[in-house]
Amino acid sequence: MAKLIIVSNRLPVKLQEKEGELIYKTSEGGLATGLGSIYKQGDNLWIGWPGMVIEDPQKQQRIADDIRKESMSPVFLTETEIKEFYEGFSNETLWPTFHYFSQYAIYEQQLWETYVQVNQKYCDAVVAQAGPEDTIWVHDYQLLLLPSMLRERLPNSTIGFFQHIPFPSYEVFRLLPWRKELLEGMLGSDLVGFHTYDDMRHFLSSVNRLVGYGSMHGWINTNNRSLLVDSFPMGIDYEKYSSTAATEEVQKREQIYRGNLNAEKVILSIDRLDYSKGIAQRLKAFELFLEKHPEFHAKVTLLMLVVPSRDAVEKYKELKEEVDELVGRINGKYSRISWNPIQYFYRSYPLETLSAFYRMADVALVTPMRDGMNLVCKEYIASKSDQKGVLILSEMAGASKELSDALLINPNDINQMVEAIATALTMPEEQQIAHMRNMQESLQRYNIHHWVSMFMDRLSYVKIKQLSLATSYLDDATIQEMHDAYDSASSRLFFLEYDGALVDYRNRPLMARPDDDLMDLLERLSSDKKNRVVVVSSREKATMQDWIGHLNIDIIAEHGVWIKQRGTGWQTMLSLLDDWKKDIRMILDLYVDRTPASFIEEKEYSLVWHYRRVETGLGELRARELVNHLNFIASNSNLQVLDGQMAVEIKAQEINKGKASSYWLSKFPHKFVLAVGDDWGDEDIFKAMPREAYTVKVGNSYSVAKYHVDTCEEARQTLDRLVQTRSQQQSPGALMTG
Ligand code: GDG
Repeated sequence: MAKLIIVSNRLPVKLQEKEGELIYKTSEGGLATGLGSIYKQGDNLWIGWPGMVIEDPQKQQRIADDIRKESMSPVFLTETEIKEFYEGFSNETLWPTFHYFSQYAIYEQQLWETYVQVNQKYCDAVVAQAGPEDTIWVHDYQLLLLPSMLRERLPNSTIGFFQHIPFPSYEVFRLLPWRKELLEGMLGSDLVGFHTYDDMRHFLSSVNRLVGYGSMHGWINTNNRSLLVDSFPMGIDYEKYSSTAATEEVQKREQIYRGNLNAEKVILSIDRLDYSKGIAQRLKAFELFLEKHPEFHAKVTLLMLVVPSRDAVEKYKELKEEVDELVGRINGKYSRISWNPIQYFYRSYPLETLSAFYRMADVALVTPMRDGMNLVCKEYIASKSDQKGVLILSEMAGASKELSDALLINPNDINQMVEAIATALTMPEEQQIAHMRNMQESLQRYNIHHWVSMFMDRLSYVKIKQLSLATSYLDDATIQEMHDAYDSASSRLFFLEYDGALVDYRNRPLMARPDDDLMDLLERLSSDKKNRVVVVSSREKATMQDWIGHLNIDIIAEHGVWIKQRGTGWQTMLSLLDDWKKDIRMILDLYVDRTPASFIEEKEYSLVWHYRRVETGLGELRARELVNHLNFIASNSNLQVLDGQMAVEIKAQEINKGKASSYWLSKFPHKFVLAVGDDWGDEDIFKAMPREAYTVKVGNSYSVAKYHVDTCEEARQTLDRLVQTRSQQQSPGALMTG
């Protein structure tokens, strides 16, 4: 049975060794709880690093066996890999860049190489466990290359990727020397998810500018696949936080801490030690608050928890020193025997203690400089059983997009932060409750389980959509069937796109001149009297004339504005499309007959029925009638109805390759039709084709074409096979001439 494989840098378990004994502690992170409900089901599996360097193969095996029972499988990393892949490239190159601290980013080739190699290691670990039907969900910035590595090894698998940290704007992302490789790595996914719409839009813009793929409604078409990019704001396990906060144990702890703190009001701050969290800026704002608001002295305490993190990285060591110094300075300046303005703890606590802190806090001060989402602020809200308390939240956190009832601040604006603290401490209770209630309702609904199911549903939707839009490969049997249809047809029409279908794209457009093989192929195709060959192009007519104008073929140039029928000169399609005028004019004449003082104006490419001189009321009535009448007719043609100022105008819609192709279909008999194209513009050609036509796309992204081939060479071979006799076809060597 198909299973789900979750892959993240760390497993949801913390491995420790005490006196030779291995101890496994479950991790309490948001992701572990959120995915806990699914990764333990059936054969599902979580693959990642267990959090300790283990070199002894026997010990590694023991660990693998132990955690297998808990649906986990380990990837073991060496000391060097931890240093270069995790601390180095992930946390000293990607983390600062993605959080807009590119001045802290280091660019070292050796770190990049280890990053590639470790992603490969994760890939091997997944491939060893994955079956072709499995779904793989990759998490976060340490594994950006993994989706493509997996795609290469398991081409048909379902791969989702979620990034927990921000995706920066193109201007920042482009600074990375390996920017293109990183994007290409992510593009191996079927679904790429971010917390916010802004992250998603930044990603799409980087993909467009750096890899050259555009997007439509979040869909990206690469050369041979389509994938979706979407936003999924992550929630918390609301039930867990609200019920823990309501337990007796937590309430007891709250009372004890409150008594010990001896403060009227408590402001809470909890983060991992990280410069992106704005801890130093927050301390400076609190210092200024104390200076500007002496009335709060001895009344307010800032309870600041900093959880040790990445302490082997230099920037984090420096930050630790800065925070220690600031706390010392502020406490030194304002402390009294009975009051310390800041209670600072550099350690982590069990959930019950954390919950008691959340309950106790009158204000939560969550002011990151940048944060993908930020779960602390959501946990604070969920823990507020009595709905009293105020959240001050940085607008640079993803969570601010959902929590508009918080006091939103810009963390660079120290005065705004000071004022927000004062406002929060004096906010009337009813107002606190009203805001808290709104935020609780929203977080209850958009919880972590909702997030998981949204992502998984969307991933299944992508797969279904890919299948429904997928074209079948043009295999031998179909070519044979096509050949039979070709042989028995008395008249045949070919629509062949020049660039991308007959000739490969070149860096410089004018280098894509037709080669001798192509000339020969076109000549052979068009020499059969039953065939009419139309070469379609967006190129200028002069170029097409120069290259293939002398052949006995038809040409559509400049997207269909210009056409050339064999043996004649160039004509603009616009005038040819005027045949509609005769019929429409008859209808307009009828309305003139029925509406005194109305008249018809004929323009070069349109007809107008004017009613400005008609009796007021009657003109409007007739105009409604006429618009409906014309719209009915126009729905099956290339006409467009414009309901104007005292006039109704009908004109030929803009020209495109599809409309130009329709002209041939309407004018020339065709018992056999073949259209070959390659890009979005050619979809118009495919759409214009009759149902029984053979439509072939070069490349395998979504298309309304029925079939696809992978290269221009294959497209040419297919055409070549059609013009060969049956005996020539059977000899494989007779395929391409030359
Ligand atoms: C990344 C993104 C995004 C903290 N101290 C203790 C403790 N914690 C728990 C909190 C919370 C988690 O750690 C921190 O989550 P955040 O979301 O605030 O921040 P990051 O660690 O940077 O997470 C972030 C997140 O991924 C999810 O996508 O929101 O933007 O940077 O759950 O409660 N837990 C315990 N003791 C502590 O002392 N038990």
